[in-house]
Amino acid sequence: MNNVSRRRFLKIAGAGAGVAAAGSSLAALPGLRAAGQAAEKGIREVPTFCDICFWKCNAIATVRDGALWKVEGHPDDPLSQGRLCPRGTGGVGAHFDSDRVRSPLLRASVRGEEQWTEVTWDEALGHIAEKMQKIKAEYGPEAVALFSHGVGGTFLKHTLKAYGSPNISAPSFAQCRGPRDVGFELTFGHPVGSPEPTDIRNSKCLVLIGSHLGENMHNTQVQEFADAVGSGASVIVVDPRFSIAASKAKHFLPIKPGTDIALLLAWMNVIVREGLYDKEYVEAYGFGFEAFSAEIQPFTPEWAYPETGIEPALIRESAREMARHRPATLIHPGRHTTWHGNDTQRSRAIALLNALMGSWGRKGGIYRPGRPSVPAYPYPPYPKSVRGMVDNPVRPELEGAPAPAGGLDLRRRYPFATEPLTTGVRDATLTGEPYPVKGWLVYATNLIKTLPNQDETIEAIQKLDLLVVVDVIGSEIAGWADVVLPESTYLERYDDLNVQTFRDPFVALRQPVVEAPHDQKPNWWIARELAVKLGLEEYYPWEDIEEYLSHRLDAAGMSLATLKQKGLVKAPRSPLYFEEGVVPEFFTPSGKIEFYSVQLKEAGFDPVPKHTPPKPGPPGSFRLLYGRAPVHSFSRTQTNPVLAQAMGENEVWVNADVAERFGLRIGDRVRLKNQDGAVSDTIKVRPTQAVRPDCVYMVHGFGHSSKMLKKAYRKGASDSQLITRYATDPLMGGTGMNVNFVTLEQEA
Ligand SMILES: Nc1nc2c(c(=O)[nH]1)N[C@H]1C(S)=C(S)[C@@H](COP(=O)(O)OP(=O)(O)OC[C@H]3O[C@@H](n4cnc5c(=O)[nH]c(N)nc54)[C@H](O)[C@@H]3O)O[C@H]1N2
Ligand SMILES: Nc1nc2c(c(=O)[nH]1)N[C@H]1C(S)=C(S)[C@@H](COP(=O)(O)OP(=O)(O)OC[C@H]3O[C@@H](n4cnc5c(=O)[nH]c(N)nc54)[C@H](O)[C@@H]3O)O[C@H]1N2
Ligand code: SF4
Ligand SMILES: [Mo]
Repeated sequence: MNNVSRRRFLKIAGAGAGVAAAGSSLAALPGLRAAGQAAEKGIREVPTFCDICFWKCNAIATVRDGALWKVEGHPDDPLSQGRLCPRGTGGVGAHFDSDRVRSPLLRASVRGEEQWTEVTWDEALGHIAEKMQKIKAEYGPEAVALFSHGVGGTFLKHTLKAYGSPNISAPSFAQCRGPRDVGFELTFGHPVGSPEPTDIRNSKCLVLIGSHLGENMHNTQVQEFADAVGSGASVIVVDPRFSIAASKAKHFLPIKPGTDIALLLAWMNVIVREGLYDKEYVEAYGFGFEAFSAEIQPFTPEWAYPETGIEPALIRESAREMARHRPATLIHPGRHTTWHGNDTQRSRAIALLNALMGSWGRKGGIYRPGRPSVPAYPYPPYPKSVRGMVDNPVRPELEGAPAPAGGLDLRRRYPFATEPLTTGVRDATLTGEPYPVKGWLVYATNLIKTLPNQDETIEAIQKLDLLVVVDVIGSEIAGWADVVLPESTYLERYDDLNVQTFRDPFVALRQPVVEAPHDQKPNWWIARELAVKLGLEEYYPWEDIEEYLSHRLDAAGMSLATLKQKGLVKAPRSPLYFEEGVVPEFFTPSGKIEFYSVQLKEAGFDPVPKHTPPKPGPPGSFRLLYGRAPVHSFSRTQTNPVLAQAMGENEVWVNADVAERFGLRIGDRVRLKNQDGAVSDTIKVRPTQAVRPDCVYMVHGFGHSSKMLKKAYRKGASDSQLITRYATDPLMGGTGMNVNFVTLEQEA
């Protein structure tokens, strides 16, 4: 059996485009003021890139009379086209946030009490190093795990690998885009990746299944969506809620939550039955189409109607609409796809619908991004871990079975996981199997709010000998730490380079705009100092990060001086679409687009996606759905003074008829109680026809319970607190979180 991941690696390794040539031909930055003119006014402009979310838009920060003034889009930025989203613009607030942690903190009482002693960096890092050496001596280096999200984690990852642990994971896989990437890789031999290479700007028909663009503010997509709508593209939205995107739609399908696979099967049924698919494309590139057609044959719109609640006529009409515009019909792959535990199969169904439209590799569909080539820093080799990673172990009953020479390891608990599982590390910490985990380093991820079932996270924490949290504010996870290390914000530090795959690939620099206000330090410094204290200095041949960055940039034929001045350097484009006369490669076992997946069948899974009706909740309860607000990111921006002003708390959307039945009016406060008795803080009711009567909806991130977050403490309610149940995707370990139900408890 072929390994999808290994083949992909080969392809990426061969696809790097040289940046050197492009670097030297850069024109002067149109948006930057002439240096002399600006200096006279006490104004300084510094190019950098945004860190309020993972889109990493390039920005220009302005300092006026020594103080941070504003952050705007970088005019030369392919991602933002010079326009940041509201969160990026409000990023200045991160620097001024009064809830920032000001110096390293050592726990002074029992875990979770949030009582601290302020200590020096030397004391804090000395304490951590001593504990880490003790864990290593007793349990081996693999017993320390790192949870990390975003570019800032690079150097801590390096330190941990040098220490000898391979256990590094991020919530971006098992709590976010994992099922999607695996579903697409199983189908096309390539994951979708980030930023999504969705050619929205050229789409004539855009289908959004959940993906709530306009609330989900991933910049490029939102701008291109607006342009596509402006130029008359046809939009189809599937959502239990009338989202912002739905308000732009030609067809809105208010689906019963959790039944999207049924709709996708019915759409494909219509398209195949009526011969509306791209026959040439399917014939040339498809594998197993006959078997696929036979499998989906029973799933007519009439069959799907009672499952989904969508009228057969609307299913047919929207299917035909998609076919009319192909191949410029894009069925958006989504991003946060961990909904119901059958998410890889749903994503595979989305991939297959794109394949029927012939849109993968075609204009207006999903393009092929280019990647600049910048060599990694040549560090000494890391020690090899004997025990391997802890997160996705071989199933006990298959312990003796021979390991495959390469490729997929079907003996594993989640055989199709292509990245490490945060929740797998948590499981290992809880059970001590396959071996004990005794230390967590947590960088820029608020695990209490991010992982489903907070009790499990807290229980795992109680089994640790060491919990270190690197954060900018006193987040919930920081509240549980033994040591809190305060980081400088993205506007106050260098980070590793952003080597960005995109339509127009580029290399970008994050650099300090202003100084950190208190005793906060950048991640590279923290990681390096910790390594030195652990006796791993040989892994840091560079003294400071400018030396590191110069080394990497020189090796790529670029210079730090240029990047400091320009912020980014573009690399040449590679062909975006399949080219006439060139046979495209698909890194699947068959070398084709897999309409029927033999590798899934052999592993005991459905070779073609199947629908299973979602389990209903207790009588009288509503399914809890959640999403994004345009002015906030996850649980990280509620104390940002600029963004908090724009939105200070969340509301719960309740269907207007339901609200009337309960006698609830706009602005009334309720508590949400879930099926396991978890009760939320009070939250304002928003009665609206824009949500189905069988579910309620809220924005994620609010309802903070850490007392260190003075400005956000107990404002609004927390979806995370109510997500006590989750459905794990048997293919890859993603945690479906849309499986909780709540009732509305009125305040007396
Ligand atoms: N402003 C802002 N933008 C962000 C972020 C942020 O924090 N703030 N985070 C970024 C990140 S990392 C991610 S992953 C994305 C997440 O954004 P998306 O990938 O767009 O997230 P989804 O979970 O698909 O979207 C939630 C939508 O799905 C709908 N929904 C819920 N259940 C179902 C269902 O069963 N079927 C269907 N069809 N729809 C359903 C909800 O009503 C809601 O409208 O946003 C990104 N953009
Ligand atoms: N209930 C629920 N759970 C979810 C989701 C949901 O919508 N609802 N969404 C899922 C998705 S799609 C994703 S991608 C994940 C996101 O998961 P996370 O990345 O964990 O998201 P945040 O809640 O923003 O937590 C980030 C933490 O990093 C800190 N931080 C911010 N900037 C910096 C910095 O510069 N340096 C350091 N050291 N720390 C910093 C913040 O203060 C915050 O504590 O959550 C997933 N989990
Ligand atoms: S999308 Fe917004 S928050 Fe995210 S990087 Fe771009 S400007 Fe910053
Ligand atoms: Mo995400």
